[in-house]
Amino acid sequence: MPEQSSTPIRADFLVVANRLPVDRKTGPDGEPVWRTSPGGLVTALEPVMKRKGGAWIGWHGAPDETIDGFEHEGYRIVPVPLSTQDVEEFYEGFSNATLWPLYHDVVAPPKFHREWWDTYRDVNRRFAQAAAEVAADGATVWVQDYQLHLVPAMLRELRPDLRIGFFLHIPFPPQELFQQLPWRRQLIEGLLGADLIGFQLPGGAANFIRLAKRLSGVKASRDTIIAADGRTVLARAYPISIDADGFKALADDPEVKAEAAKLREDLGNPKTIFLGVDRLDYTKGLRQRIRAFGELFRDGQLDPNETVFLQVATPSRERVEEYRKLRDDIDLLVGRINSQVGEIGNPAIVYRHESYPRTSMAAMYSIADVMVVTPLRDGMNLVAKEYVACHESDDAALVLSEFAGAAKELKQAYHCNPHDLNGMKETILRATTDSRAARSRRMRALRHQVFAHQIDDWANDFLRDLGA
Ligand code: ADQ
Repeated sequence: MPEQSSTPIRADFLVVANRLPVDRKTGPDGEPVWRTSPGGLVTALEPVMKRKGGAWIGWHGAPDETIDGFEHEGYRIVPVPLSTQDVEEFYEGFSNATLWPLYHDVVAPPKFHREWWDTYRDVNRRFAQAAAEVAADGATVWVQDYQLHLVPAMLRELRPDLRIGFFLHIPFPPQELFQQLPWRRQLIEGLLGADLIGFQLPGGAANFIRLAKRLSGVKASRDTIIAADGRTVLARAYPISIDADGFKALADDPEVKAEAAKLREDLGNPKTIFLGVDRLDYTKGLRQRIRAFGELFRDGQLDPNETVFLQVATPSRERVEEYRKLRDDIDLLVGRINSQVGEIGNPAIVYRHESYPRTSMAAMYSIADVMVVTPLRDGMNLVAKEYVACHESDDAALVLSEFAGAAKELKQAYHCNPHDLNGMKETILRATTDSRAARSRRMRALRHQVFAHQIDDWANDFLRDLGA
């Protein structure tokens, strides 16, 4: 059982995120145990947490349940309870059916509901209050992502002594789109409560500064904003990355290599394996990608006897309508293509709608000859970087949408526009048939980039600028 504590805890470093970095599992004795959730953010921040006596504030994932705080791996876990209505209106509603589509180029129409906004504000206030109670004098607080836009200003009001940082993991839209939001000024002012606001790309920071000037009337010069209360607020880009060394070590592990060999065999030892890996999300360009492969197979430009397209998709946000529709569309599309090309027991597209452990992900990356990442819009896209870190051979290629944040760093990928089906098909073919020398040159450059900027550089750069 987690170690409970009744004495108030005061932490010098806090992370505030929608979800806690732990998942509840059942231990061997049938009792619940908390395990660290896999993911780059946790990997990057755990050392800082331990060093500084940190606390992580977030939801534990079960609605209508209140849990006491506990120690985990040398830092404090502070659960914030959410009711079923909070989950529907704050999380599924305002976060994932209003802000998510609005911030991703409205590729699905955002929904604006006043009740969702009210709940979003209430839940943000509860997160801010939880942080205010736990933070030591002058502590550093790092707020994560679009679910908690209002926390910086709410927290500053409660605790003006804190250093407050905010990082947005998704794109920050241009004003033509952002202006649609009925609560646009409140969101901007929520963020202006921070000392440092981080974005994936300089374009996001520039969009934010332009909107802050327009909606809040603040003055700004380059990346420095003077808030209404005279404080200086910095808005800068910190492109997120992965634990590339950790991924490479996984891919080199003999058990992972054995899993990779078995997977290749299960796929029928094809000459070429194409791979897609995504959360099942309409921003990831899955419909377009699968359609492109369908045409390439049907038109004989790819031979299903020697080629497999393996697509895995993690189930995601399944109670939100757009996601349910997407799931049905993809099932239908894959079924239709496989009924027309390939053979019984030897499908052209192998599609799995499930989540895999990191070891299996590393095995998949290591056998894929061409990785295909085609989001319509993406803040960064870690999958592209994970592939580069795990794939050992230079005789490989990454096809990458120019609308992924990662395209700015991974310049040597084969870039494509996922809205242009013919263009995407040509790029996929080119990535497959280019000379070995050309592909190797690109892979080496990509590897250099991914290993030179890892997740702890991202966290350290941000925390240095925050003055932590
Ligand atoms: P996501 O939209 O979730 O992240 P991405 O950056 O690609 O997108 O991260 C997905 C993660 O899920 C990867 O680590 C990947 O390994 C994992 N994953 C995907 N499919 C999986 C499967 N079937 N089984 C197991 N794991 C799977 C948001 C933003 C991104 C930004 C990140 C980090 O939308 O743009 O890069 O945050 O800031």
